[in-house]
Amino acid sequence: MKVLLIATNRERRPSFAVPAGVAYLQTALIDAGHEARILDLCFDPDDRLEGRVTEAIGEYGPDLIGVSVRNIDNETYLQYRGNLGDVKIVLGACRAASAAPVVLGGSAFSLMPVEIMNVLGADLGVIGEGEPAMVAIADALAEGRPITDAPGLLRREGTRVSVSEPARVSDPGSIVAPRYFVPDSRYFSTQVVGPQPTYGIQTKRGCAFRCSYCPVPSIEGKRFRLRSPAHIVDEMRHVRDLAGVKRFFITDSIFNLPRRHAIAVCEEMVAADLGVTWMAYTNPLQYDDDLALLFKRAGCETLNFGLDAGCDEMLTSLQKDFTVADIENATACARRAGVRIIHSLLLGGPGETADTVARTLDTMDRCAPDILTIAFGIRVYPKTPLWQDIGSRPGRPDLDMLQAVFYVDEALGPAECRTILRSIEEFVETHPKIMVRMNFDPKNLEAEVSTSSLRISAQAGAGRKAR
Ligand code: B12
Ligand code: SF4
Repeated sequence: MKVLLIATNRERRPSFAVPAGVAYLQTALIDAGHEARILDLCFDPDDRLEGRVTEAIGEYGPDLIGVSVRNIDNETYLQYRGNLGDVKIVLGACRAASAAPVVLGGSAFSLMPVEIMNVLGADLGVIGEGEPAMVAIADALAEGRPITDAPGLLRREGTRVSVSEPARVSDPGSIVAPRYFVPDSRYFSTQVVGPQPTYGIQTKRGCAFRCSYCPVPSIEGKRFRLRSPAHIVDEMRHVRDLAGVKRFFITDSIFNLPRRHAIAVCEEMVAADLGVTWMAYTNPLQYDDDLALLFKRAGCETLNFGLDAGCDEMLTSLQKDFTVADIENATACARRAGVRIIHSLLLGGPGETADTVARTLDTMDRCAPDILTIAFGIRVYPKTPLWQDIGSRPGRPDLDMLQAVFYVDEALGPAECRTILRSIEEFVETHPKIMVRMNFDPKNLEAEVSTSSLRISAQAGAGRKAR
């Protein structure tokens, strides 16, 4: 079987993301005896999408097409941009140029598969990890069998879409390095992508935490499933040698937990002495100086603490499993080890007030991260605790999840917003050494945030142009 895998993501903020997902699928397909080629549309302008897909199909003549959907949108409350318009164009071009079955998949697809299939009129999709599913579909087509047994498969049956449990690789320890994908060299050009190009690599799949708004456990599974440290280092070596990659982004939900796995991976990196650096998302639990120093020795340049809040009340509200004391301890360990620290905040959740924001900023003052990112408004995703909570409220609006629904606590009216804004502005002025990045224009915050607890971003959805 000849399989064409199309990576549709063209988002470039806050940074570019090499389409690692399709690279894993390509390896799995080729290792199973099929042919597989990747078409990456990341650098194509709007008016070239259709043409590039048509040309690739004409040249390759695939028997099966996989379309990867990484981002439904940019998840940004006050500067919303939807991406499904791109996927619609790609699907249309596939259908016009080929009779091969077209299967949708990817992290964003797995979040709302039925809604996406319906809005795009798609016939086939796979939720979860694509390796076992795409191999099963390609095998079945090659042998003239029905594809119905493929794990994670969703099929259109008349007007409805049949659903399925997410596909999972049975043994993540067996996931080997993508060996055939040569990423576009522009991903690693500082002139094109900015000063810090990275290549995404996974050391595990899944997340055992249950933060109230987060869909990752439903995308990757609710347990940590670990890759072999030797395979991870092989992958880093391979990508370094193939594409000259010097900096990696560890894409795990949380890198430092389970702690013994993080230690095993870092010890393997230290022994391999690859001469590369990396950054990772991390959680403040179970930090000590030994761990932070091992990270540094293994090449850790930056740790991004996905804190969301810096006061215990909001940490509890968002179902984070750590406290302000854990944040302060982990930050101090990372600082002593000489690692750059990013603290990320997500403001506006249930119970947020000007007072909780002020206390969060006090914690940031004590921690003094190198970079502080502040997002406002929480994107509501299906099946998360936040979504369940909203669903159980009396008189809740009928939510169309493909519309970008953002949660902002209803108590945050204009006056409260003004106070929050003033405290953020004051923080920025009094902390010139901390680089503060906001995903909203502070000037518009007051005007944009209504007193309603749920905001539906204007003009979201499939029809919206990507940029
Ligand atoms: C790491 C990460 C980042 C890093 C990327 C760093 C890098 N150099 O790659 C950074 C911080 C830069 C980032 C930025 C953004 N991200 Co991000 N990111 C992630 C994260 C945690 C992991 C993605 C990843 O690389 N996974 C590893 C690869 C191997 O897995 P995969 O691509 O999912 O592929 C597997 C399956 O999906 C499937 N599959 C993939 N394609 C296909 C195709 C077919 C046909 C099939 C059958 C299967 C299939 O099989 C693959 C192998 O098992 C995900 C959450 C998650 N767990 O998915 C969010 C996530 C994808 N990001 C998200 C978003 C929104 C963004 C941003 C738009 C905004 C933001 N908040 O920063 C930007 C966009 C950047 C860009 N250029 O696209 C959202 C998307 C949801 C949405 N609204 O659409 C997610 C889901 C997070 C969330 N909220 O839960 N991100
Ligand atoms: S926010 Fe991070 S730790 Fe919490 S559930 Fe999501 S991925 Fe896991």
